[in-house]
Amino acid sequence: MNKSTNFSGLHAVRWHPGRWTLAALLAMTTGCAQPQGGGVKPPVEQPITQPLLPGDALLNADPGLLVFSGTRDGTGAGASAVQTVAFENSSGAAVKLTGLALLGDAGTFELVSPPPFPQTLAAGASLKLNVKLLPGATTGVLRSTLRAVGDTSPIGEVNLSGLRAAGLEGNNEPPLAQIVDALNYVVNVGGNDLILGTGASPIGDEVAAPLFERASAGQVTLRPVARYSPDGPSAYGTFALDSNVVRPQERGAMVSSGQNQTLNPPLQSGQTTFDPGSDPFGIYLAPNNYAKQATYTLDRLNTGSTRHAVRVYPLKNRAGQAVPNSYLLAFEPSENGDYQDVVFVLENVRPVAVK
Ligand SMILES: [Ca+2]
Ligand SMILES: [Ca+2]
Repeated sequence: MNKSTNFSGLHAVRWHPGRWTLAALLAMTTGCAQPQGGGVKPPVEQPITQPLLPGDALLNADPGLLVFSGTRDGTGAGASAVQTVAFENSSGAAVKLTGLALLGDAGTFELVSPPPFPQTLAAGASLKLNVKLLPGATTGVLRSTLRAVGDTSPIGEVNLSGLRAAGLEGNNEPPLAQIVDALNYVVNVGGNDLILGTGASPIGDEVAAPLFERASAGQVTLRPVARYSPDGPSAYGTFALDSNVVRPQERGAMVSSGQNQTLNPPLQSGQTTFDPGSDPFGIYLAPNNYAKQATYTLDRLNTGSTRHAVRVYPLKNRAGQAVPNSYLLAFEPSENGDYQDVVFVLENVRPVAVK
């Protein structure tokens, strides 16, 4: 018996402060279709679209966004990882929690082993909740909000974003455009289809960025944010050009088994932040199971079938504002032109022209 409780059926419930009985609230927390006893049925209307007003938030969600990925059937490497959010009581006083509600796309997310309600959260205390993306027929980017409910009104929420692929590998993989959307960025990657083409000209918001330099003294961040490619070891790093000799330095390696069709692939070694020094540097992906040569941000170093093997895009947040000195790096080490075999975010840098 699966101990988790599916709250997704609550997507079409609008919150009306004062019109809900405790029985109705408890029904929300236990997944019952209708409240028992008093005969009060929750009003079923349009999905909630208004966010919780910041002034009404008694619980602070950390992180403020959970990102999931999985496949339609949700098995093997297509299973969603369980993510955890902490609702911290930052109000300075004890807070009563009567339940939780999942808003937005129906049948998309599920709470794993939710706690009992009602309960009281002391000032400064945190309640940890585990969430996962469910399998389902609908593919693409799916969104929801997990809302914590107090005595009479919502008191905290966290945004959920999920990318559900048709299946594993090949044409089942999600397009780069969906990957960017699920990660909560707004970037024109040059098309919404899986195949973007391997031409050398920039597409969409792409910029020429064969090399980078630190934008400010100190650490830069390089983290893989997506991997949709065959399984196996996958190392990456920075390189410098020393009189045209390539000097690579490994910065990390992704987990080598079962994490090859996912957003935010976990690392098995390395660090996501480092100080590259003041000299220009590029990013490379080491040879792997599906590309026998390394793949570089500098086209002329690429010896595989795709010469322009990395597309670089300045990052914009969901409000469409530029994220300063932050770039998305989309790698095509092989030949099909989907540019999501590995995707990185690189922060605290600016592009450098090659002499
Ligand atoms: Ca590819
Ligand atoms: Ca791919």
